[in-house]
Amino acid sequence: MLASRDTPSRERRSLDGLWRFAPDAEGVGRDQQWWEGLPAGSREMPVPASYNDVYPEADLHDHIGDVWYQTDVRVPASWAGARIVLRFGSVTHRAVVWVDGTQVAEHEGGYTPFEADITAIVEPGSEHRVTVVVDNVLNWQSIPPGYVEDTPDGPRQRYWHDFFNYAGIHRTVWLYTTPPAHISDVTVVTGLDGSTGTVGYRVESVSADDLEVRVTLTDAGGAEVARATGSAGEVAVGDVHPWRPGEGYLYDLAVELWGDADAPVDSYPLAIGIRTVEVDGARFLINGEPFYFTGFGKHEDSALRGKGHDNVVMLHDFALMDWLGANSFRTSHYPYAEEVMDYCDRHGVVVIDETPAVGLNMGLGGGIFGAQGFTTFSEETINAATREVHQQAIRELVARDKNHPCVVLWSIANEPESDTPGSRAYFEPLAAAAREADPSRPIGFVNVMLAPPDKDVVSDLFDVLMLNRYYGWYVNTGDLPAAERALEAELGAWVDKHGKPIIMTEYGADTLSGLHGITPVPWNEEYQSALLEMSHRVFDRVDAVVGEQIWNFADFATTPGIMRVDGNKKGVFTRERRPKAVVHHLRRRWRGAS
Ligand code: GCB
Repeated sequence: MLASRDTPSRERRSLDGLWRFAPDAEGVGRDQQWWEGLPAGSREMPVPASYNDVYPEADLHDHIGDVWYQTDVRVPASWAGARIVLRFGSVTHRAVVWVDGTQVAEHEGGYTPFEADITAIVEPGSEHRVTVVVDNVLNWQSIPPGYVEDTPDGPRQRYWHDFFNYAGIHRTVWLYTTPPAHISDVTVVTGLDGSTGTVGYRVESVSADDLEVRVTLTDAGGAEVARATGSAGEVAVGDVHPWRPGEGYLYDLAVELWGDADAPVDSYPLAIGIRTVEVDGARFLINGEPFYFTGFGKHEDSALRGKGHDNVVMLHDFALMDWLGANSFRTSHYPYAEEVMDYCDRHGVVVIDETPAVGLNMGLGGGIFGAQGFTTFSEETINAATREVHQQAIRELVARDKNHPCVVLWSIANEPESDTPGSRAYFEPLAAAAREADPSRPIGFVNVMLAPPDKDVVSDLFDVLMLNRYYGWYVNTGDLPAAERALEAELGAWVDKHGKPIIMTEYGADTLSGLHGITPVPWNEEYQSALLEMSHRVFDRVDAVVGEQIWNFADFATTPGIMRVDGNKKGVFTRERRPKAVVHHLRRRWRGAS
């Protein structure tokens, strides 16, 4: 799916700002047709943001079910004759959208964009009402899954992942135009052959049978380097400047539809990076060279905003990662905002791009992260219908991010059950679907500690091993010598069994900022440093380890639990982005700082 852009043939208007807002605790809004007008007493809510932490009431923080957002927008009179589209960057977890009294869109999944062609409904020059009902319920057929338990005190949302179930309109809402005959999708796959780059492209368009597709490639200095006509083809770029980790060199692919006039009917600019990605034995190659991932698993999480996209937080986080020398991160545990992906393209930050499939594991946590006593994969729990939703989540992620050079690997799930026949049956078609959606990139899933090499039955379906391991924390707690031996032994067993590259996608220790001790003891800052240093010694001894991404970049909000102190504290920064002592070790290791 294309992002909305301003071009000579397209215009856009952001609908971000304060919308009218009404929680629907009784679930009556759909029957009472609240799209005709929210009940008296409705409040305001910023877009984009999670709604949970904006007001002080616990009821809204822990709300389960529908909330309603509404705003008015005047469609510019100058848009007469254009195709008019309403686009949401993400609404968590599902939405129905009305323009005035007409339902125009319905979308399942909280982290990918969706849009509606509203040309037939709106009149340029007039004001229209846009209403969104946002449902945050997680059920057995949602990704991520969950269920609502009826308790004597009312419903309670249960789920198996370790971050707070923030909800709302989390990303920018755009109203934009295209010409009636327009470019609807572009797919680019790049290659390198010595000093020559190749750009394979495919353009899809609507109502454009009589129009010619022209593509022009220009370099970062604006000089034209190649051009072609036709809806699919390949162009060569001599003396190519590849996109590299740490250096996000971008070309501009101008895609145009031409008729008889002396200007294009539609034009769409796509920033592209020319690079290759490949797995070769136990090596992960970018542009044919071995790449070692350094960085973090992150979250879209900050005070007040929750998971609402915020450019200040984004830029600050990237500045801190750069300060540490981190070259990569994983979009744990869901696709991040499109602004994040664009930033990574521009700055050469390497991304492992993950679907929202987290918490598909009823064996995890022993009751800590939620209710237990379920079978993960069964007719009544995670079933064929869930898999359809998961497959759609994979397709939507690839559709949105396929052209981003920063994305080098798809992660189709985090820590699912992967040691049972049911898990193999569940994942085989999903791995195939991911490969079909994008044959050009490696795929993987993130393996949980409960499924070591002698138990795991799905890793052979994937190209890399991504391992989350908590030696020294959840096991061998406080005993780093034992942890060091156990971690090295397990990595050796993975190497013997699969011979694939291993990326350590999580390891770390909860650490209370400001808690110090002469001896490293769990929860103090010295222990976090000692545990990470121990892990790094082991990684350095195992050739197949091609990456280290610490859990987590920053402390983040979770559900309450006896293992959580005002959230998960495994960040190397606090939630306010103040550093813990371990950052100095990281700067030395990743940046060579003294
Ligand atoms: C994990 C999960 C992550 C948790 C982390 C922890 O394995 O993937 O979502 O937050 O462990 O801190 O327990």
